Amino acid sequence: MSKDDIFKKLSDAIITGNQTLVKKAAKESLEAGIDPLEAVENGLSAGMRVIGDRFEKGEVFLPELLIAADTFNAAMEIFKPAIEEQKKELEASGRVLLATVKGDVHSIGKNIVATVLETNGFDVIDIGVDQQSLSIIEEAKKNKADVIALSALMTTSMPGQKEVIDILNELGLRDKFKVVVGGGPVTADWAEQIGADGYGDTAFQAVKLINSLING
Ligand code: B12
Repeated sequence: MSKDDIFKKLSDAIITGNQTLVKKAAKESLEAGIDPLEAVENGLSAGMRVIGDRFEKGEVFLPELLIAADTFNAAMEIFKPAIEEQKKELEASGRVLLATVKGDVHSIGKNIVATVLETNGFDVIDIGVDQQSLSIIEEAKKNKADVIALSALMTTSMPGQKEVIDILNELGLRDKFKVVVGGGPVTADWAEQIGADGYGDTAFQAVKLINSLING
Protein backbone atom coordinates (compact mmCIF):
# COMPACT_ATOMS: atom_id res chain seq x y z
CA MET A 1 0.00 0.00 0.00
CA SER A 2 1.36 3.44 -0.92
CA LYS A 3 1.95 6.27 1.54
CA ASP A 4 -0.97 8.18 0.06
CA ASP A 5 -3.28 5.17 0.49
CA ILE A 6 -2.35 5.00 4.18
CA PHE A 7 -2.84 8.78 4.60
CA LYS A 8 -6.27 8.41 2.98
CA LYS A 9 -7.17 5.53 5.30
CA LEU A 10 -6.21 7.64 8.32
CA SER A 11 -8.11 10.64 7.03
CA ASP A 12 -11.23 8.59 6.16
CA ALA A 13 -11.21 7.00 9.61
CA ILE A 14 -11.23 10.48 11.19
CA ILE A 15 -14.04 11.62 8.89
CA THR A 16 -16.18 8.56 9.68
CA GLY A 17 -15.16 8.60 13.36
CA ASN A 18 -14.08 4.97 13.29
CA GLN A 19 -11.65 4.25 16.12
CA THR A 20 -11.08 0.62 15.12
CA LEU A 21 -10.11 1.63 11.59
CA VAL A 22 -7.94 4.54 12.70
CA LYS A 23 -5.92 2.34 15.06
CA LYS A 24 -5.49 -0.28 12.35
CA ALA A 25 -4.35 2.37 9.85
CA ALA A 26 -1.99 3.92 12.42
CA LYS A 27 -0.35 0.52 12.98
CA GLU A 28 -0.08 -0.03 9.22
CA SER A 29 1.51 3.37 8.86
CA LEU A 30 4.19 2.58 11.46
CA GLU A 31 4.77 -0.87 9.96
CA ALA A 32 5.27 0.76 6.56
CA GLY A 33 8.01 2.91 8.12
CA ILE A 34 6.20 6.21 7.57
CA ASP A 35 7.35 9.06 9.84
CA PRO A 36 4.62 9.25 12.51
CA LEU A 37 4.54 13.06 12.39
CA GLU A 38 4.05 12.97 8.63
CA ALA A 39 1.15 10.55 9.13
CA VAL A 40 -0.36 12.85 11.75
CA GLU A 41 -0.11 15.89 9.46
CA ASN A 42 -1.08 14.29 6.14
CA GLY A 43 -3.52 11.69 7.44
CA LEU A 44 -5.17 12.61 10.73
CA SER A 45 -5.01 16.41 10.42
CA ALA A 46 -6.19 16.23 6.80
CA GLY A 47 -9.30 14.37 8.02
CA MET A 48 -9.82 17.00 10.72
CA ARG A 49 -9.77 19.75 8.09
CA VAL A 50 -12.52 17.96 6.14
CA ILE A 51 -14.67 17.61 9.27
CA GLY A 52 -14.02 21.28 10.11
CA ASP A 53 -15.09 22.38 6.63
CA ARG A 54 -18.25 20.23 6.80
CA PHE A 55 -19.04 21.73 10.19
CA GLU A 56 -18.64 25.24 8.78
CA LYS A 57 -21.04 24.37 5.94
CA GLY A 58 -23.59 22.99 8.40
CA GLU A 59 -23.25 19.45 7.03
CA VAL A 60 -22.13 18.01 10.39
CA PHE A 61 -22.58 19.23 13.96
CA LEU A 62 -20.79 19.39 17.31
CA PRO A 63 -21.15 15.64 18.11
CA GLU A 64 -19.28 14.81 14.90
CA LEU A 65 -16.45 17.19 15.88
CA LEU A 66 -16.25 15.47 19.27
CA ILE A 67 -16.23 12.01 17.67
CA ALA A 68 -13.49 13.13 15.26
CA ALA A 69 -11.46 14.45 18.22
CA ASP A 70 -11.84 11.13 20.08
CA THR A 71 -10.81 9.25 16.94
CA PHE A 72 -7.76 11.51 16.57
CA ASN A 73 -6.79 10.84 20.18
CA ALA A 74 -7.21 7.07 19.69
CA ALA A 75 -4.71 7.20 16.82
CA MET A 76 -2.35 9.36 18.89
CA GLU A 77 -2.16 6.57 21.49
CA ILE A 78 -0.40 4.58 18.78
CA PHE A 79 1.62 7.40 17.20
CA LYS A 80 2.76 9.14 20.40
CA PRO A 81 5.20 6.43 21.60
CA ALA A 82 6.64 6.26 18.08
CA ILE A 83 7.10 10.05 18.00
CA GLU A 84 8.76 9.92 21.42
CA GLU A 85 11.12 7.18 20.24
CA GLN A 86 12.41 9.33 17.40
CA LYS A 87 16.00 10.26 17.70
CA LYS A 88 16.41 13.89 18.65
CA GLU A 89 17.44 15.86 15.61
CA LEU A 90 18.31 19.02 17.48
CA GLU A 91 20.62 19.71 20.35
CA ALA A 92 18.00 21.66 22.18
CA SER A 93 17.48 22.91 25.66
CA GLY A 94 15.13 25.41 27.16
CA ARG A 95 11.88 25.73 29.00
CA VAL A 96 8.59 26.35 27.21
CA LEU A 97 5.34 27.44 28.82
CA LEU A 98 2.53 26.20 26.54
CA ALA A 99 -1.16 27.09 26.66
CA THR A 100 -4.28 27.44 24.57
CA VAL A 101 -5.52 30.99 25.09
CA LYS A 102 -8.68 32.09 26.90
CA GLY A 103 -12.07 31.16 25.46
CA ASP A 104 -10.58 28.32 23.44
CA VAL A 105 -10.78 24.65 24.46
CA HIS A 106 -9.03 23.11 21.44
CA SER A 107 -6.20 20.92 22.75
CA ILE A 108 -5.17 18.41 20.06
CA GLY A 109 -2.66 20.58 18.18
CA LYS A 110 -1.22 21.98 21.41
CA ASN A 111 -0.70 18.45 22.74
CA ILE A 112 1.17 17.45 19.59
CA VAL A 113 3.37 20.54 19.90
CA ALA A 114 4.12 19.51 23.53
CA THR A 115 5.03 15.95 22.55
CA VAL A 116 7.32 17.03 19.72
CA LEU A 117 9.05 19.69 21.84
CA GLU A 118 9.64 17.18 24.64
CA THR A 119 10.96 14.66 22.13
CA ASN A 120 13.50 17.26 21.06
CA GLY A 121 14.78 17.88 24.55
CA PHE A 122 12.72 20.86 25.69
CA ASP A 123 11.23 21.12 29.12
CA VAL A 124 7.51 21.78 28.52
CA ILE A 125 5.06 23.14 31.05
CA ASP A 126 1.65 22.64 29.48
CA ILE A 127 -0.95 24.53 31.51
CA GLY A 128 -3.86 23.43 29.32
CA VAL A 129 -6.68 25.12 27.48
CA ASP A 130 -8.82 28.23 28.04
CA GLN A 131 -6.08 30.04 29.96
CA GLN A 132 -6.43 33.66 31.02
CA SER A 133 -3.61 35.92 29.83
CA LEU A 134 -2.51 36.84 33.36
CA SER A 135 -2.38 33.20 34.46
CA ILE A 136 -0.19 32.39 31.46
CA ILE A 137 2.22 35.17 32.42
CA GLU A 138 2.21 34.21 36.10
CA GLU A 139 2.98 30.57 35.24
CA ALA A 140 5.74 31.63 32.84
CA LYS A 141 7.32 33.72 35.60
CA LYS A 142 6.90 31.03 38.25
CA ASN A 143 8.41 28.34 36.03
CA LYS A 144 11.19 30.58 34.68
CA ALA A 145 10.17 29.84 31.11
CA ASP A 146 12.34 30.97 28.20
CA VAL A 147 9.45 30.85 25.75
CA ILE A 148 5.70 31.34 25.97
CA ALA A 149 3.95 29.32 23.24
CA LEU A 150 0.33 30.19 22.57
CA SER A 151 -2.16 28.09 20.63
CA ALA A 152 -5.42 29.53 19.22
CA LEU A 153 -7.77 27.58 16.95
CA MET A 154 -10.44 30.20 16.38
CA THR A 155 -10.37 33.66 14.82
CA THR A 156 -12.37 34.73 17.89
CA SER A 157 -9.69 33.52 20.32
CA MET A 158 -6.65 34.87 18.42
CA PRO A 159 -6.92 38.24 20.26
CA GLY A 160 -5.98 36.27 23.39
CA GLN A 161 -2.50 35.85 21.90
CA LYS A 162 -2.23 39.59 21.37
CA GLU A 163 -3.44 40.28 24.88
CA VAL A 164 -0.65 38.20 26.43
CA ILE A 165 1.94 40.25 24.51
CA ASP A 166 0.22 43.55 25.36
CA ILE A 167 0.17 42.70 29.06
CA LEU A 168 3.83 41.61 28.98
CA ASN A 169 4.62 45.02 27.49
CA GLU A 170 2.54 46.85 30.10
CA LEU A 171 4.25 44.97 32.92
CA GLY A 172 7.70 45.67 31.47
CA LEU A 173 8.26 41.91 31.07
CA ARG A 174 8.29 41.62 27.29
CA ASP A 175 12.07 41.11 27.09
CA LYS A 176 11.95 38.30 29.66
CA PHE A 177 10.25 35.82 27.32
CA LYS A 178 10.18 34.92 23.67
CA VAL A 179 6.56 34.57 22.55
CA VAL A 180 5.55 32.23 19.72
CA VAL A 181 2.08 31.68 18.33
CA GLY A 182 0.34 28.98 16.31
CA GLY A 183 -2.90 27.12 15.62
CA GLY A 184 -5.21 26.71 12.62
CA PRO A 185 -6.11 30.33 11.71
CA VAL A 186 -2.82 31.90 12.88
CA THR A 187 -0.50 33.29 10.19
CA ALA A 188 2.97 34.80 9.99
CA ASP A 189 1.32 38.18 9.28
CA TRP A 190 -0.70 37.95 12.47
CA ALA A 191 2.41 37.04 14.46
CA GLU A 192 4.18 40.10 13.08
CA GLN A 193 1.17 42.35 13.62
CA ILE A 194 0.91 41.50 17.33
CA GLY A 195 4.68 41.64 17.95
CA ALA A 196 5.26 37.92 18.53
CA ASP A 197 8.77 36.53 18.08
CA GLY A 198 7.60 33.88 15.68
CA TYR A 199 4.95 31.64 14.23
CA GLY A 200 4.86 27.94 13.43
CA ASP A 201 2.51 26.20 11.04
CA THR A 202 3.16 22.69 12.36
CA ALA A 203 4.53 21.09 15.51
CA PHE A 204 7.81 20.37 13.70
CA GLN A 205 8.13 24.04 12.73
CA ALA A 206 7.41 24.97 16.34
CA VAL A 207 10.51 23.03 17.39
CA LYS A 208 12.72 24.61 14.73
CA LEU A 209 11.46 28.07 15.60
CA ILE A 210 11.83 27.70 19.37
CA ASN A 211 15.24 26.11 19.00
CA SER A 212 16.47 29.01 16.88
CA LEU A 213 15.03 31.56 19.32
CA ILE A 214 16.63 29.97 22.37
CA ASN A 215 19.80 28.44 21.01
CA GLY A 216 20.54 30.81 18.14
C1 B12 B 1 -11.78 18.95 16.84
C2 B12 B 1 -12.43 20.32 16.84
C3 B12 B 1 -13.17 20.67 17.96
C4 B12 B 1 -13.22 19.83 19.23
C5 B12 B 1 -11.91 20.06 20.03
C6 B12 B 1 -11.52 18.87 20.87
C7 B12 B 1 -10.17 19.05 21.49
N1 B12 B 1 -9.99 18.40 22.60
O1 B12 B 1 -9.29 19.73 21.00
C8 B12 B 1 -14.49 20.41 19.94
C9 B12 B 1 -15.68 19.56 19.56
C10 B12 B 1 -14.41 20.52 21.46
C11 B12 B 1 -14.60 21.78 19.26
C12 B12 B 1 -15.36 22.79 19.79
C13 B12 B 1 -15.62 23.99 19.11
N2 B12 B 1 -15.20 24.32 17.88
CO1 B12 B 1 -13.86 23.33 16.91
N3 B12 B 1 -12.86 22.36 15.66
C14 B12 B 1 -12.29 21.19 15.72
C15 B12 B 1 -11.58 20.90 14.36
C16 B12 B 1 -12.49 20.00 13.53
C17 B12 B 1 -10.20 20.27 14.43
C18 B12 B 1 -9.14 20.98 15.29
C19 B12 B 1 -7.94 20.08 15.42
O2 B12 B 1 -7.78 19.39 16.42
N4 B12 B 1 -7.10 19.99 14.37
C20 B12 B 1 -5.95 19.08 14.30
C21 B12 B 1 -4.70 19.71 14.93
C22 B12 B 1 -3.53 18.73 14.87
O3 B12 B 1 -4.35 20.84 14.18
P1 B12 B 1 -4.05 22.28 14.84
O4 B12 B 1 -4.81 22.42 16.11
O5 B12 B 1 -4.17 23.32 13.81
O6 B12 B 1 -2.52 22.18 15.33
C23 B12 B 1 -1.39 22.08 14.48
C24 B12 B 1 -0.83 23.44 14.05
O7 B12 B 1 -1.79 24.45 13.98
C25 B12 B 1 0.27 23.73 15.04
N5 B12 B 1 -0.04 24.42 16.29
C26 B12 B 1 -1.10 24.34 17.09
N6 B12 B 1 -0.96 25.09 18.18
C27 B12 B 1 0.24 25.69 18.09
C28 B12 B 1 0.90 26.56 18.94
C29 B12 B 1 2.15 27.05 18.61
C30 B12 B 1 2.85 27.98 19.53
C31 B12 B 1 2.75 26.65 17.37
C32 B12 B 1 4.07 27.20 17.00
C33 B12 B 1 2.09 25.75 16.51
C34 B12 B 1 0.86 25.28 16.89
O8 B12 B 1 0.77 22.45 15.35
C35 B12 B 1 -0.29 21.48 15.33
C36 B12 B 1 0.27 20.18 14.82
O9 B12 B 1 0.91 20.36 13.59
C37 B12 B 1 -11.45 22.35 13.78
C38 B12 B 1 -11.34 22.44 12.25
C39 B12 B 1 -9.94 22.81 11.80
N7 B12 B 1 -9.79 22.82 10.51
O10 B12 B 1 -9.05 23.09 12.56
C40 B12 B 1 -12.70 23.02 14.37
C41 B12 B 1 -12.75 24.54 14.56
C42 B12 B 1 -11.43 25.06 15.08
N8 B12 B 1 -13.78 24.69 15.59
C43 B12 B 1 -14.56 25.71 15.38
C44 B12 B 1 -15.65 26.09 16.21
C45 B12 B 1 -16.53 27.21 15.72
C46 B12 B 1 -15.89 25.44 17.43
C47 B12 B 1 -16.99 25.77 18.45
C48 B12 B 1 -17.26 27.26 18.69
C49 B12 B 1 -18.27 25.05 18.00
C50 B12 B 1 -19.50 25.32 18.83
N9 B12 B 1 -20.51 25.84 18.18
O11 B12 B 1 -19.53 25.10 20.00
C51 B12 B 1 -16.45 25.07 19.72
C52 B12 B 1 -15.55 26.04 20.48
C53 B12 B 1 -15.34 25.69 21.88
C54 B12 B 1 -14.31 26.63 22.47
N10 B12 B 1 -14.76 27.56 23.29
O12 B12 B 1 -13.13 26.52 22.19
C55 B12 B 1 -14.18 26.47 14.13
C56 B12 B 1 -13.50 27.81 14.44
C57 B12 B 1 -13.94 28.89 13.48
C58 B12 B 1 -13.28 30.21 13.81
N11 B12 B 1 -14.02 31.09 14.44
O13 B12 B 1 -12.17 30.43 13.52
C59 B12 B 1 -13.31 25.42 13.34
C60 B12 B 1 -12.20 26.02 12.46
C61 B12 B 1 -14.30 24.58 12.47
C62 B12 B 1 -14.89 25.39 11.33
N12 B12 B 1 -14.30 25.31 10.15
O14 B12 B 1 -15.86 26.07 11.53
N13 B12 B 1 -13.91 21.82 18.10
